Amino acid sequence: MMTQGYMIVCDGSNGAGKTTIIQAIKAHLESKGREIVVTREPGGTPIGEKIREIVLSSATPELCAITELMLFAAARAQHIQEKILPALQAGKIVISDRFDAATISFQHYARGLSLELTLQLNNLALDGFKPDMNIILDLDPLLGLQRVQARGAGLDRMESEHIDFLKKARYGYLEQARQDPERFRVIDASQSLEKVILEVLGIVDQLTSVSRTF
Ligand code: Z5A
Repeated sequence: MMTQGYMIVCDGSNGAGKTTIIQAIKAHLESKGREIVVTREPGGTPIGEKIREIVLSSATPELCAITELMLFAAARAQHIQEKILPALQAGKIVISDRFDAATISFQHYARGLSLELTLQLNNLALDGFKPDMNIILDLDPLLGLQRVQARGAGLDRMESEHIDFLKKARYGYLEQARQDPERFRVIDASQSLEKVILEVLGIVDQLTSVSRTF
């Protein structure tokens, strides 16, 4: 009998601390002897990373909304087939910086594409797959932008959108969490980093204490 892995998604507002928190989750689970694969969207595979360059480049603001949606979906399809499913089948825990909920938040709630179309593209990429847990780090996007700028990084094409766009995306995450409380957990990311990490590790421990086999 083989142990089945888990997939945890860390997602939420821009600059809310996903990258930092994912490293804390990784260290915590590795200390318990689990094998961890950290990945991200868009990206995660060589093809996905090329798509990331296109969708996040501030040099190409002309990217159409529908092209943007299809590129995120294309990167995700490759990500699942090439990286996520093989890792889960090998019993590993996959932690992804953003995943399908980001498409609903950014392309539907913020960009304004229809929910039906957004779900269609998501479903095409997911092909029946669903992550086990979505941890949403919730933060006022203005604060998030300040954090990103304080880190010394420039803003990418999405972060350079009007603040209303980022606020709508934030609302999109909260709505998805409200509609699917089983799979989503919302964490107040304006708290101290120590508090955020403590809360997130509590959720992760609950999830990974359930042993699963296939
Ligand atoms: N996107 C989309 O539209 N559709 C999709 O389907 C997908 C994505 C998958 C990807 O950007 C963009 O693509 C994203 C959505 C869109 N656009 N936006 N906005 P990303 O995920 O690569 O970039 P990001 O969202 O802007 O995140 P980031 O810059 O990587 O930030 P982060 O990972 O959330 O935060 P961090 O780097 O861990 O922390 C930022 C700084 O804050 C850092 O200096 C930390 O030390 C500090 N920090 C972290 N936590 C705290 C606390 N609690 N207190 C104080 N300071 C803190």
